[in-house]
Amino acid sequence: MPVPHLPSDFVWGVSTAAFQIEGATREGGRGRSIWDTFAATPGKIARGEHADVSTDHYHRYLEDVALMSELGVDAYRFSLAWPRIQPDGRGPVNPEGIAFYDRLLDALCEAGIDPVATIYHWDTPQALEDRGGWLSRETAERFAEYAAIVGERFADRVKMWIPLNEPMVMSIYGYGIGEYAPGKALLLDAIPTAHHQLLAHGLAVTALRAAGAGAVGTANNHSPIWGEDPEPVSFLDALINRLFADPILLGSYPEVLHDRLPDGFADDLPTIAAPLDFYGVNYYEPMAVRAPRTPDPLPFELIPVEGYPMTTNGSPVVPEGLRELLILLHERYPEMPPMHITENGCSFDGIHDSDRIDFLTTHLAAVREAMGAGVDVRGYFVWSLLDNFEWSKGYAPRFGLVHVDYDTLVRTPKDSFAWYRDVIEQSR
Ligand code: GCO
Repeated sequence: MPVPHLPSDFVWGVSTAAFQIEGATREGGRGRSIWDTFAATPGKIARGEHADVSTDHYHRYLEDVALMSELGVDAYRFSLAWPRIQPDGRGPVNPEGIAFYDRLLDALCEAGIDPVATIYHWDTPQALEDRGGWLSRETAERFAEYAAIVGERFADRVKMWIPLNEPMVMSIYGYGIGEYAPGKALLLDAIPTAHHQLLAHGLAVTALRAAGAGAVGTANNHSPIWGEDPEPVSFLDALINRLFADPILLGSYPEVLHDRLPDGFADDLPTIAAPLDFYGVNYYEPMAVRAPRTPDPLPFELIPVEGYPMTTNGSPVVPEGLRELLILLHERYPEMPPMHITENGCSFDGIHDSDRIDFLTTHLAAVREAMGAGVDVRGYFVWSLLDNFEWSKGYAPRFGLVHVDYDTLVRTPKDSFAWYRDVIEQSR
């Protein structure tokens, strides 16, 4: 299938995250994060793997920038590690942390690649988690201070800002079911963490604007919710999608979740609903639900999405789900700013990764179809540049356009790297 024609000013990018690629977890003055703690806890990460070295991007970032240059990307989405900037999540700034990101930003600008900075991609400083983490409103206030620090230092080079990556995953996987750090299984009692992250987002937007930041947006993980039973579909759509989008784009929360939100949540909505310059959508797959077949504290039961090819990470390959999602968001939110696909990708093995090429081709076609239906999409960022630490699944799932040998740390571009390079070149 040929790649659809996209506008000549379409933004082509790749995405990564600090904890997943940097390594050097005990270097450069970095403090401990909840993911260091989680990875050191037996049984939490597949095969007992951890991210202390990972791809060693902290030392090899120039090589990785050179790879991005070879790709010809317009932009690079990465995340700043809060524990590198403020080791305890509050108070003094770590100059070595600032210096690392100064070096990375300078290298990107030198290469003509626009930096897209995610301020937080789940690596909460452990010292803040010890004070309640996202269950505590105080963390939103500390986050605003952190955002002001990085805004003041990096706004001269960062082109696009994303305060938090996928607060839904932090709330649901980190505090709701415990599959991710910090490993709490509070189920629906985790919903206050959504509000505190959204408040952190709103406070960060204000801080970034005060620092003279360029474009400010967000990056939410969204999925179309499929199922026969309208009630569980509606509830999971509220929990996974609307809880994190409505406050930003409508200035309200889904009614069905109001009783789970902290007292006085409505007072924070004007801050949370600060207008954005773009809305980032991270898409991987649809979700399917039905009513629980046995007594369950949750009013829904996840069921497999069947009948599609599967990635090595156990995700169904459903490009039409991306088209459906983009049209749904466009129609649900009249004030939706221009969108970017801030993450889309798949895990497949091997250097000759035709499955990945097929995945990316069909998902780009879905984006093009949504654009033809009136959706304003401005860019697409492949997850990910490099194979990396895939959270609780460790290093087995390989999402990279570039293969990483975790013994030698040698980078090897895959067939999909050359394909993406050609797509970018031909789109000019
Ligand atoms: C996410 C995260 C990434 C993941 C990627 C593959 O969307 O979950 O942003 O950190 O590694 O999505 O699962």
